[in-house]
Amino acid sequence: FLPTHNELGVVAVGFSGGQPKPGVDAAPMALIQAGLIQQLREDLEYNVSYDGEVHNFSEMLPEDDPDYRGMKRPKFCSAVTREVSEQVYKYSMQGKLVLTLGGDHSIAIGTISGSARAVRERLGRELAVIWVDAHADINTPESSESGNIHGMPVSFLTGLAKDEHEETFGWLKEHHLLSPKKLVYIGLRDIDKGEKKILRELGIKVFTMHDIDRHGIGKVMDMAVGWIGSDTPIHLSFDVDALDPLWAPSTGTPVRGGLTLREGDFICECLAETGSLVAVDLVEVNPSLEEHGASETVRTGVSLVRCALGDTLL
Ligand code: HAR
Ligand code: MN
Ligand code: MN
Ligand code: MN
Repeated sequence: FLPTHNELGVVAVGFSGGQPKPGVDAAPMALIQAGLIQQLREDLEYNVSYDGEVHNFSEMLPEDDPDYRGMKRPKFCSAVTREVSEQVYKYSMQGKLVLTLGGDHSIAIGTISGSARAVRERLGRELAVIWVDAHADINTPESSESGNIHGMPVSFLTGLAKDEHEETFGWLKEHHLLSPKKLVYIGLRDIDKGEKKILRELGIKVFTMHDIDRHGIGKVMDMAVGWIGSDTPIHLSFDVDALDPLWAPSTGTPVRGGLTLREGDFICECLAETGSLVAVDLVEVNPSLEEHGASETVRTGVSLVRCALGDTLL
């Protein structure tokens, strides 16, 4: 079921509407200007399909987008993620590995729903997701204290949260969804009370920073990949705030006590090694938050993507 060797589709999503801080929309351009796509073509020898545009979907901005079930900008987030879902689905159906550059983490509603659907239709398989993050992003609209949709994608993707209206995520159908048993978290250290309850009740596999300290990242990756099982297509959704702010300071919600750069790269390398990756997201790089840290954070993002796409495999 592997994506066609060295065929890569890139989706650049300059979207910041899932959270309040402007600037995360500029990340795809910053990553591309730092040479990411050129390096994927020249160093990693990918045949890259990329339309050359960073989409900000401003044409989809609704005239009126009031809070709904506590969610902020629900219609805009819903419309953008729906479009991202279609784009990822199309590349994935062509047998391409799909790289999405965010954008805040709400865009994963689009990327993962698109891959899950494609993997079902093309391969008759269920998608597995490795979610690398300081946060669980599994609040329901009702459990969220912030109303920011970037803290909710996993609840919509697992069907825990749903809505009947097309324009507020009602477009998500059964074929878009992810089984909670096929989800593994790595790097968590800032989990809301309501989220802890959800994680326990759904029996989701979680490797917190505590688990990484206890076992080391090598053993954690063995356990994570073991839980998913070989021969399962994997979508990696990497929130750069999983890394310690030492390595990725320029992000909207930095949390101390995170992964080192090598641990982050190692996670990506292990997943590249499985040969089962079908999609990779890199999200929450915000080049406007730290004057000096911005370029370091972009550099970290480039490194993570290179590792996930097989840079260090011999
Ligand atoms: N849990 C908090 C909320 O729901 C914080 C969300 C997280 N921020 C992110 N996503 N960067 O990983 O608002
Ligand atoms: Mn996140
Ligand atoms: Mn996060
Ligand atoms: Mn954030």
